[in-house]
Amino acid sequence: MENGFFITFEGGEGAGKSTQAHLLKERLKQDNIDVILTREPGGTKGAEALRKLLLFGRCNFSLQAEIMAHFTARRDHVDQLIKPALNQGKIVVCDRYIDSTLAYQGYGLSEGDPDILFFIQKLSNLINLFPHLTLIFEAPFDILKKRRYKRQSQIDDYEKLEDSFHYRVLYGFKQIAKKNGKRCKIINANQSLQDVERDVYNLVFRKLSILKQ
Ligand code: T5A
Repeated sequence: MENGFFITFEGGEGAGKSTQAHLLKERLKQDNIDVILTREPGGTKGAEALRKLLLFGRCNFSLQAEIMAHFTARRDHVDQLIKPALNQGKIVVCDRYIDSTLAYQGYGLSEGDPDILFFIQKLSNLINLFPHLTLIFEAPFDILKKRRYKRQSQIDDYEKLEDSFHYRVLYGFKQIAKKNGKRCKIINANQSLQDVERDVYNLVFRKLSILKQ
């Protein structure tokens, strides 16, 4: 088993995950902790190429093909970056991971079809690397929408989907948090950047202290 510590950041678009993941990385570096920050889909050359296809390719994949493409990217990311870093004892902070596939493809696109949720669960079990801690960033739908509009980055194919899809994604994250209470902690993302940063650091610090005991 790896000696490192694996943290994932999850939630709807605009929740502030990327901002907070960077802040956490800087804070841990200041504490002289060996940390890497990565993201999904992406993190390796092949997975970043798949990211372009999945987010901007307008490929119109069948749903199961789309899910498998996310898992192809993930397998490469886990094998080539995440596991080696954990084996070296590092903390890995990952912006989105398996819960995003459950929320977006499972609850969002398939509208919670039990066969699709089971399919995603089976693929997750094949990857067989679950985070030690998952922070799920939550804020009201309208706040997230406003933040997305303010952002400068290119709008991807998922963001263009209708509001009802995004509602289902947020509902999906709530279900995931409920079913995985030990691993998943909710972060109230509807606060100032500084307050969210404090909550994130406190949760991570508490979990790391428990593991050290
Ligand atoms: N996807 C991904 C799937 O469908 N299946 C999968 O399996 C996986 C892994 C990824 C897309 O792919 C989908 C989900 C996504 O649609 P991405 O670019 O990585 O795309 O998308 P996001 O992670 O959603 O990135 P976003 O930039 O949209 O959201 P973040 O990271 O949550 O938000 P952030 O930090 O960029 O902040 C957004 C804006 O809000 C402001 C920031 O300054 C920024 O302008 N902000 C705040 N404003 C006020 N108060 C706060 N507390 C704030 N925090 C941030």
